[in-house]
Amino acid sequence: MSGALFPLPAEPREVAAGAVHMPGWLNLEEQSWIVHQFRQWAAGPVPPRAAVMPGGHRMSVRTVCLGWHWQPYRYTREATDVNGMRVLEFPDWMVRLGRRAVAEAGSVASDPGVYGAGDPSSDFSPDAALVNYYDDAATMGMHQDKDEKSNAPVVSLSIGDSCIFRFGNTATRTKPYTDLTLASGDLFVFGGPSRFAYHGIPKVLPGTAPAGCGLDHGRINITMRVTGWL
Ligand code: MD3
Ligand code: FE
Repeated sequence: MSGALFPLPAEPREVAAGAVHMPGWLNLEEQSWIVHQFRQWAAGPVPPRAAVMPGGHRMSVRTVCLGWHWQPYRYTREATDVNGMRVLEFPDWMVRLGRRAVAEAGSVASDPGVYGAGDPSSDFSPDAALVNYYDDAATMGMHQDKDEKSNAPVVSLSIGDSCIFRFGNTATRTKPYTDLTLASGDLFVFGGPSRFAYHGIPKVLPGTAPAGCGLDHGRINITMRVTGWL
């Protein structure tokens, strides 16, 4: 008798070695607080922008960065492809949140050392966040995240509309892959053998954002990374 009136998030699970999904990890208060931060990041100094790939294709997702600015295919301190301004600092609260995420995901993983042998509550030190905004029509093609010089895990947080997340393999951008729904409040940690898997977002599901998450429409995804750059 659970589910109809008060849908409960699914249980945490390891989708593939090192890929841990924790549905509903952020409560609505935390989600709306983060959306409030997002509105401040979006106000500048570097506004969210749709990156233009070297082939000329413009991404449909708009991204604002913290700590380091990502542009295809490198990290810089200044957003030389937007307005030349230095990006905002990586916030301390997000370092602490990322450490808690890696520690909790590691406790779900079948190999407790999959994110490194040390203490995840202090060893994970993300220095860059990419904050992606998806409108109803935005998608992200299958890709690997390999502009980082570190193999530390990537921590992903989703807020707003749900989406279809396509989690593939490390060898090709095509099958085999698994399609999962990522909903508001979900945490996903990708490390170990999953760190360099191809992945993408084929579809946002408009109108699925829960009341109180801070977004009426659209989707925000935050990925915290260790760039390994100085
Ligand atoms: C699997 N973002 O910013 S998050 C990206 O929802 C990115 O905006 C998507 O892919 C988004 O690069 C997907 C899930 C994700 C993030 C990083 C990964 C999956 C990953 C890194 C390695 C493997
Ligand atoms: Fe990615």
